[in-house]
Amino acid sequence: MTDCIFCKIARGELPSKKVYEDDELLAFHDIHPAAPVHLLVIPKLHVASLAECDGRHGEVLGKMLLLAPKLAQDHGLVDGFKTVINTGKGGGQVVFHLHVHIIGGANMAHV
Ligand code: DGP
Repeated sequence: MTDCIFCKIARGELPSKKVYEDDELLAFHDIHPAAPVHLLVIPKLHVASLAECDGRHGEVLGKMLLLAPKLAQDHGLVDGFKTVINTGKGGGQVVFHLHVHIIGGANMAHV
């Protein structure tokens, strides 16, 4: 998707504070952090949301989720962290490129 913000970040056309990258995934700091640590994990290939995923996306979804505790540990979230996937307008999704939020470092009960 040429005009997708997260595709542009994945292609290096827009800057981001990158914390992880491999062939399939990219993780970077959220521009509007909701807590002291707020990271986003995205697949490099465009998928609009979790609702657009099917069996072909199982492996990359697994990789995204398995990366979360590693990044949380790397960022000092020893007591735990929150993972969020907003899906669709009704789910609060604003950027329509699949992403997992990793949030922590504060009281997470109401974030
Ligand atoms: P969501 O509501 O799940 O679609 O959240 C999208 C998140 O993406 C939101 O927390 C802010 C973040 N975000 C939006 N634009 C940018 C950007 O250009 N760079 C970075 N790093 N984060 C962004």
